[in-house]
Amino acid sequence: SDSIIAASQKHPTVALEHGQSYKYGTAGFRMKADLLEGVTFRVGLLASLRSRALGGQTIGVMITASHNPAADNGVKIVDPMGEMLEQDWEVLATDLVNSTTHESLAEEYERIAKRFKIDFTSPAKVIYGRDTRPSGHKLVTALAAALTATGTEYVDYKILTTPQLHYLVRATNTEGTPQSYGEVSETGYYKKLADAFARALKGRKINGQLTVDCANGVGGPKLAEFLKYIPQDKVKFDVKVVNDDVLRPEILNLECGADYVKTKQRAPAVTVRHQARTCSFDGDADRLIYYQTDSDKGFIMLDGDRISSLAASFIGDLIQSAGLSDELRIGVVQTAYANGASTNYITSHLRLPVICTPTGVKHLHHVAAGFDVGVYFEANGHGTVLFSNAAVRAFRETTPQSPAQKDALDILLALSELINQTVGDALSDMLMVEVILAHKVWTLQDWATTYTDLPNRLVRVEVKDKDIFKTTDAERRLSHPEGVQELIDQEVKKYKDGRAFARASGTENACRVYAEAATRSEANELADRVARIVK
Ligand code: 16G
Ligand code: ZN
Repeated sequence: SDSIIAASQKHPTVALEHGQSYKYGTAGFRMKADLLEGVTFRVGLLASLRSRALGGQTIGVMITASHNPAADNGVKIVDPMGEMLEQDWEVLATDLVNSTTHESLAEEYERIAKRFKIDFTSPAKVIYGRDTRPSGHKLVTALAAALTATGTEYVDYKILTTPQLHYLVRATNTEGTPQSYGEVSETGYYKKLADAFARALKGRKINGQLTVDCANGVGGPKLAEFLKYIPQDKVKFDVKVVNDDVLRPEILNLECGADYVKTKQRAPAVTVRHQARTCSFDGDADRLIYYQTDSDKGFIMLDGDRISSLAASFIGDLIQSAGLSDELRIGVVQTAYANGASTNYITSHLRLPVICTPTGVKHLHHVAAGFDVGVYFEANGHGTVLFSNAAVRAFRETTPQSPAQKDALDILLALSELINQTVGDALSDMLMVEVILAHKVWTLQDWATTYTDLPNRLVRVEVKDKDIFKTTDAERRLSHPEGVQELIDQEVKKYKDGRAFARASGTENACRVYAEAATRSEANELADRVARIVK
């Protein structure tokens, strides 16, 4: 513990204003980068403990603030199979980071070690990566100091997308086993995706050029690198990469990227041509939104709900063609932000079950893992499709009775390798969408006609204390403050196809209100009325 105290003195935390404390939230610790050095040091201590508590399995640490402004940063822990940190440990992270002195930090560290019967002579291993934010340098220095002080073996993977780090954690922990997830390197990630992409296409042609807006983040250089691995003799993939300047940190996520497109409901100002099939990544390349601008039809946006229903419909059909519909359960997981029209399309038209969970990847992921094929996306474009072991075995071992059945089985197996099984991945999801559009011979317009979104509006409401807003029913209703939900219900009742909810943000100091209704003006009005109730 002397070594921890000594190292901690070099990377102290900053005392927050009266009454405030650090919290491991939906995205780990996320705030202004200059508050994060000591926090990251302490996250390093916890990652080491977590590794030892799990018998020396490798734990990941990712340093990123995703779609947030360049001056922010964040740090979060990745569990051995590439999932988000277990919830009980989020509390431990919060406790460690809020220790007030170096000595109490060391005591807290010892207390956790005792609770999990940790043997300090046993091995611990941590791997980490960061996005392109310049503040990342200082934070990884603090992280490495904690790993050194605790005798933890580590690998610094330098600059990565968030999903690449998740891939590497899983690949490291499964290396040399029958569950091997791929080669343990960034190259291994590209090779796996490029190979699965070619196989999933099965000779189908990709229609025209795809423009990719990389939010001036890590996705830019990584996409360019990936493209080198595509087998040119088998696949013609014409990609135009835009907003890929990572040398000017101040333009990261600035008026571009998936979050900008989704929340402003418009294309980035620069570089996007009319009628070009376009998609946007966010700053750490784990969110994806497709869109097109068109002189007569205006702006067409295909968000996470659309990607979800596209994937569910295509994979559902393949499972049918593969003769596996009686064997494999397929389901869709959404949050309260999913457009009501998408939920209706999936349940009534695709006839698939939909489960609603609270916001945040860990909630969706967990529920999706309960299906053989679990499709989960947040409307903001974060999501993936999970395949159970039984599903992958069936794709591999079913003996086809016809060429069509063989094709379906081959494509399903390729998709299970193409789609990132650990977390939402903009690059992997984009390749999945391109494969599906190629098979269906669809343009973005075709895709957009599957259903019509209900007009909707999201507003951010500044409140004195967001923590008084407590929700039930997967965040669709407020249980506290008492009486507020009844007032919201009274407003919602007045609108055709009306739906609205309010919840405390998990990443910002504010409440969010979402409303949808039959027309744009009614959706706006309903959102304003609910916002007034919450304020
Ligand atoms: C985080 C979540 C994202 C969620 C968002 C909601 C992860 C990896 N990210 O960015 O899924 O949509 O928070 O933010 O879980 P809010 O609570 O501020 O609305
Ligand atoms: Zn992100």
